[in-house]
Amino acid sequence: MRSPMTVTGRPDRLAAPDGQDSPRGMTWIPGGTFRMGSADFYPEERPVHRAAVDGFWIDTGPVTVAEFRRFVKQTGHVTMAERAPEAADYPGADPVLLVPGSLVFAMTKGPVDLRDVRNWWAYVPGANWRHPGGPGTDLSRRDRHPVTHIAYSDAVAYAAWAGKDLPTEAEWEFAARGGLDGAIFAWGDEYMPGGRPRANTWQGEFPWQNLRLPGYAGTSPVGAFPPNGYGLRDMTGNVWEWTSDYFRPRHPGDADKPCCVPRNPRVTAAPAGSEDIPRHVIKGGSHLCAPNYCLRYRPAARQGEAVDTSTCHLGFRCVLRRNGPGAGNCPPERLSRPDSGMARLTGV
Ligand SMILES: [Ca+2]
Repeated sequence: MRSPMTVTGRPDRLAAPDGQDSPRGMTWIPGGTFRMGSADFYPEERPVHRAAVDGFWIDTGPVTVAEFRRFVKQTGHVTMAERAPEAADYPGADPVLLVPGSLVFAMTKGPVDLRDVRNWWAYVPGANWRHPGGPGTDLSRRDRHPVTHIAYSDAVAYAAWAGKDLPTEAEWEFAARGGLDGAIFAWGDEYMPGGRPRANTWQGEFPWQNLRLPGYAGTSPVGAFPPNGYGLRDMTGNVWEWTSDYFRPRHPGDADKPCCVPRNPRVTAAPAGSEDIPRHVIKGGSHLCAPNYCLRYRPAARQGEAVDTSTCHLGFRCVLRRNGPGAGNCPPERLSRPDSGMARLTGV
């Protein structure tokens, strides 16, 4: 078993508690207090506020295709993208779309209206984790890539099988920062130090010009880019990652809780009056995030993703807390509800 100390050579910070070995493929994150959020980019990241997390283990990289395949073989799990949407859950939906499928990105021939995601997203029948680009695509040479087309309930099912949990947003963001409190990126404040990409993001004008500076279009093998200060791989870029927190359109401010810094904060219920399909926070951006669109390959960046939605740029990683799995984990949601926004079929 590889000790996390070998990852960065900083044993004082990365040693697990009580001399315990880290579980295979996981890295110990020492607890701490940090500034969560950002005031400099998108409204949902505001306000910057203080939060504290206890130490925990986190998967060193996102869950890979090979790891997910092992889970499916042992459990027979069928992902949401492999099941047909129930017509009753999607009133008014085009029946043509009520077939198993998932959202797949397609590069456009030229510049398009960036306000309409339908210009580059399509619900593709037959797209799922085994066929990430739709029928006719497969997983050849992708074993070490992050698994994709994962809905929230799929991530929760995997975590339960692995004896782990999904991270809270605070845990995820604290880990992504790698000890650099308040930095813009997981590696510092400069986008491409030395002119070299530090994460699998989109270089060029989204969504029509992919310069492929890092050599990848789409996902990349986990670990193809340098680790952050905690030795973690692909926290930002490559694939978005689910967290257990429900999405709120902004953070609570420090003034909301003058008594103390919240410890292990988590949002365990959807905000009142929010849309019918619950949304959870996804973090880290993806290979589709570009400077001209969705500048979200940053620890503070966040989006709300409907629990029934899966895409070619959305995966997950797990955590393990000292008090074991299940502590405060949000259970899987009902898949959808009547009068839903049909998020699964219509995109973000
Ligand atoms: Ca990521």
